[in-house]
Amino acid sequence: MALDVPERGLARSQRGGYTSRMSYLRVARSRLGILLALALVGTTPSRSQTTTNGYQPKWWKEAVVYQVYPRSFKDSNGDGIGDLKGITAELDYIHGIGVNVIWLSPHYDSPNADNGYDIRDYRKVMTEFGTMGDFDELLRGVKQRHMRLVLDLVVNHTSDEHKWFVESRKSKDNPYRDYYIWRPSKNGKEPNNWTSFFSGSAWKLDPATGEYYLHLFAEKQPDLNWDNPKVRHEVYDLMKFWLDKGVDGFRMDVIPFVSKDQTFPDLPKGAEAHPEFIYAAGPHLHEYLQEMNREVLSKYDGMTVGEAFGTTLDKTPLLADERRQELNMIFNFDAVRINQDNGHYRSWTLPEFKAIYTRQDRALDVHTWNTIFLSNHDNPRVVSAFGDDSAAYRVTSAKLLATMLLTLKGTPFIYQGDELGMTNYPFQGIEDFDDIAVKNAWKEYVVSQKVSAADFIANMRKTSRDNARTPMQWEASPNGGFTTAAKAWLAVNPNYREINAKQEVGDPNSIYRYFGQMNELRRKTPAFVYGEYSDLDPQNPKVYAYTRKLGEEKYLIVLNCSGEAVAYSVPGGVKPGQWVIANLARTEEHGSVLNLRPWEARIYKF
Ligand code: ISL
Ligand code: CA
Repeated sequence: MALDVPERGLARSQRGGYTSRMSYLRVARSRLGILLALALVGTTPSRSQTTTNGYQPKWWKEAVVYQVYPRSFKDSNGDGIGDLKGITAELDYIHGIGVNVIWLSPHYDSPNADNGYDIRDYRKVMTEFGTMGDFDELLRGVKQRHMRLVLDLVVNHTSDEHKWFVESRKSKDNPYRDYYIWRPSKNGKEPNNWTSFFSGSAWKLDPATGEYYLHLFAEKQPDLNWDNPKVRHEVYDLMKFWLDKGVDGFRMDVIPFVSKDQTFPDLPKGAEAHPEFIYAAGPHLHEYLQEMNREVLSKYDGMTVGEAFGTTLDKTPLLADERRQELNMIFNFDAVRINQDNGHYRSWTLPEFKAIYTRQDRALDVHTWNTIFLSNHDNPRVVSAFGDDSAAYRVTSAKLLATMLLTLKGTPFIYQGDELGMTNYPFQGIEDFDDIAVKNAWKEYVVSQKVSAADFIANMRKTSRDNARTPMQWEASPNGGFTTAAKAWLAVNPNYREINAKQEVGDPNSIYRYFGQMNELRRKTPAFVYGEYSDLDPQNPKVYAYTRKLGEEKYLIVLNCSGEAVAYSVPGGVKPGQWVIANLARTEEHGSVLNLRPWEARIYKF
């Protein structure tokens, strides 16, 4: 039975936006709902909901999320590694972007084979990042600023140094053996042909017992066995541990992979290049997520976003349709990965890109909410990948991307540094990289298969995850003010003298300040959240023009996604007084033709 759980965060939701006005009503309604339901046990309660354009309003639909990658955010103690105190010290900076949720990449105890995505202890803060006291202080600072904090839940796998795995590998009859996935060899080889995302087989032979364990990522990231109910309840307990501290939800790492077909058939022919579609199609996924929702999520007013690598659009409602009580929303990879196939750069066109959002809009109805993101810690910098990071157009194109991110339909996610227009890093050789994905790929392609080192580096310069992981550029001082150490854990981009927070916070025309303006506009414009989306000119190779319409309010967003001037005809034209915002100085144009400058973005209101 789907009962409304009273909003725990009433005080919080009273603060902002148009949800607040309805909070009292909703709480009153949900309490009444419970009473009614109790009175009418056995009958189906009819839920009268106030909807906006058919959508049930939720705080997380109206939110804008900012992702912090703690290792690279700010170092407070001079060891070259970002930490929690560093984040707390810069909460005003984050608040100034106009976001209201922070997603923190893993901050848990970890040996860092994959920068914290390999967890050794889910209830302990990574030593390099600080203490639980530092975490509590960060959480307090976030709440004081009326923001919310969402954690990264990495529970498809743990570190091989987690105590469960240390036990599990000891013997076949160890009580923790069944916490992971162990199989004997098959015909003297691995149990099947599954591959790891970080090169090679997904199986590793463990000498202690002569069996293989499964690791879809690094060898040091053994996959948990979710078919063991004890494992699932361990996960639910650790989720409650953090939710009870007051965090506001989770981003769930590769969550569709948790259920495995335990017969482990080989990857079908043709599926080898993209095993994620097989890994994401395990038999008990939805059963487990519904159980997680029942046991944990339904008891809190948190938000959940699943990193749904390997989930096709048609399967999205299975994870995120609100009536199914699984997740609130997922990350769909179609847009962010339009420029690469399995780590290999590929070119793309604007009509292909726009078609993705139209497809998403058509595939998801009012019950399934979407996310909008074009970057994160696993992808290149947004301005380098989707804009133009040359001196001429970096600022303008980064602002155009901000305009787009904050007006497409779905909860937007901004990755740290993108609000400054930080760019990809000029990698020269393999020694410049830290990422295990790159190092393993180097061994596979350059060392074993003799692919040219120059070609390999050229490709990684465009696609590598390390592009996004270089430290935040705070000011023009050495190491961009990220650390006082002689060396940061990963080199700071040499362009920190021009591109840094200090300069941008003080410059009213900066990308940072534009994000602030756009977020303010979004906060007061329900049409950008719940309004209908319509692409006006899908085949236009340079211009992305779309409308967002809610009731009588209609907005036109016109984006010149090219380095050339374009004369664009608007059906019906624009009139004086309809201009709302632009990323370049306002031009007094009206009539049916807009003379768009390179990378110009404008919004009009009808
Ligand atoms: O970027 C990738 C490989 O280079 C993707 O395949 C990525 O690994 C995939 O999107 C899953 O990502 C998540 O889980 C990984 C972790 O390395 C990523 O940082 C995380 O976002 C394993 O936990
Ligand atoms: Ca530090």
